[in-house]
Amino acid sequence: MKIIFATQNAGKAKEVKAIFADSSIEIISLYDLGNNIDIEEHGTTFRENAFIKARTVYDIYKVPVVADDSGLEISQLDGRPGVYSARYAGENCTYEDNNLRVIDELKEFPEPHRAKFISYAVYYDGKNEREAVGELHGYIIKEQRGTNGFGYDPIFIPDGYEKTISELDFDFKNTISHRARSFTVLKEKLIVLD
Ligand code: ITT
Repeated sequence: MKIIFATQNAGKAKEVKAIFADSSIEIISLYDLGNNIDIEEHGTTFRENAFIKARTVYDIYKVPVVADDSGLEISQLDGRPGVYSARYAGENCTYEDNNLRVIDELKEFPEPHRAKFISYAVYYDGKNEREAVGELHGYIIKEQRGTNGFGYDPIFIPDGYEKTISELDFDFKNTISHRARSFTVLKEKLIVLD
């Protein structure tokens, strides 16, 4: 089965392709299709936004679609940036801008800065819907370390480790991450449909 992954995020596409590499399912990203559609994520939850992405792309191609809405929730910031993770520092901001905003906002709080990543992964084929959620718990540090990964990876240390995700290997992130957890479960649900 061929499935389109409704994402413009190259980091996510690379991770999810690797997760499905051992299955009969071929993941094709919007980038592979040359489509740079900007989907308005007007939902208030990760789940809502994930289905908005999946349904929007399904309506264009009429083939099965998976989508991921994900983000970082920081306890001392009352769960922010949450669903606003991608553009936390404003329209057209960089990952670094977002990291610096988080570091700045956490200045007034004592350590540890507990946080978790959430990935809400969904599937839609015009008829069937499937979903799975994954979390990765850890804490935020006040400097950016490492070059792997994307987004908030340089400032996030998973529980049980001493390195940020950006200092860990790609393959390793892809076994412990929120997205690895959500898409591994989703994959099992889709193999049944295949
Ligand atoms: P698509 O909507 O096109 O999939 P996006 O980057 O806009 O790409 P989201 O709306 O789901 O995706 O926003 C997720 C943001 O949360 C992302 O841009 C990162 O800033 C952050 N994020 C999500 N997963 C992450 C991860 O594995 N590592 C670091 N940051 C992550």
